[in-house]
Amino acid sequence: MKKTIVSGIQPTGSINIGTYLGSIRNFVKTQVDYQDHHFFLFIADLHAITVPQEKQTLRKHIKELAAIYLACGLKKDNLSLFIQSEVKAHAEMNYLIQCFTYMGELERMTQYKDKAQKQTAGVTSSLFTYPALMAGDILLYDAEYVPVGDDQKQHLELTRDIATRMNNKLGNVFTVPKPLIPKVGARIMSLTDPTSKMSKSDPNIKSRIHLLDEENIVRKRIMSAITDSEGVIKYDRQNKPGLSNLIDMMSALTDQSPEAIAQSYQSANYKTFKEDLAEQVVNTLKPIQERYHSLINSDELDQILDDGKAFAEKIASRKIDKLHHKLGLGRKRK
Ligand code: ATP
Ligand code: LTN
Repeated sequence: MKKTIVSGIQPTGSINIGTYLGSIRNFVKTQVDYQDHHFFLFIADLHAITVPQEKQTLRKHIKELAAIYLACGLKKDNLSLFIQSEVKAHAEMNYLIQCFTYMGELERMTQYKDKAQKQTAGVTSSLFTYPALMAGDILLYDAEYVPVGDDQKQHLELTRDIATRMNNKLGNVFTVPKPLIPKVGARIMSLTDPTSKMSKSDPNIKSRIHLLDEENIVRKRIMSAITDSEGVIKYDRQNKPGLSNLIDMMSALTDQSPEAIAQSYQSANYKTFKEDLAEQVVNTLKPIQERYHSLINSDELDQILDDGKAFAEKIASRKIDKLHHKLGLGRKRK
């Protein structure tokens, strides 16, 4: 078996430019940089239901995300694209991993603390054990690399700790994975509150730009993004978080450093800079949207998901069998 890369995104809403720049774009780059690896990429629908979801909306977002991955430029070669819940081993693995995960470790997870605070209808135990499900996703396929945004670093560290612990106890059962976090764009902030991450599930729709948003919406959102009243273009995340976030977006889109961008707009006003940024975003989204529309209702997309499921199932079920054997579950093989 080739070395592997694993990642996933939750279908909790329409994909925004933050997830694109911090994650999907990095998947595309990773696929090019590591052509000798096999990439297991999935739609993390089991993760999505750790908080309440409406059935029809979830279905729509699952299929949408599958088409978005491909529309953003991922190639079918060396890729298994699948829906997490369709490969039953993920749910099974979650339980096995939980048997090696400590309460104290889960209690320290900052994403859990943030999300639990936002849940008015009650916090589920699955929201608490979510990092064990995620560790299982990764370890099932012996991932060498896991491309993610900056906010997932802590979950990756926990995955590494669990893998090492299980390797020590059971003999070498897992590859210990390494995160791949992009240098720019790893944390794009909300357009309406630059102190919080741009997120799919933010109730304020003006806080983000969706990859499928129409041109006039994109321009409107950028023009009304929060900046400051100083009127000077400078990259200073501490004192000018709104403007610096827009510079980060421009930087990620154009592969120039944030400092170089600030320098070239030194004598411009915010309006000019925002208009240029909007143009850049619109041009980036146009080809993605075209490919998306040709894929979303195609048989090709279903075929890719079927093939991805079949191959992922084969690899994952082998790992589950191996773990059962190592743990002494069931009967001894003859
Ligand atoms: P939710 O709002 O449902 O928690 P989310 O918008 O935070 O979702 P995830 O599905 O948790 O998105 O993240 C998918 C991937 O995209 C992860 O690797 C994450 O690190 C990355 N990502 C998400 N939002 C951003 C962002 N604003 N900037 C950079 N990367 C991001
Ligand atoms: N928890 C991640 C999504 C996710 C994931 C994974 C990422 C679930 N399983 C495995 C990488 C590898 C998130 O919320 N962004």
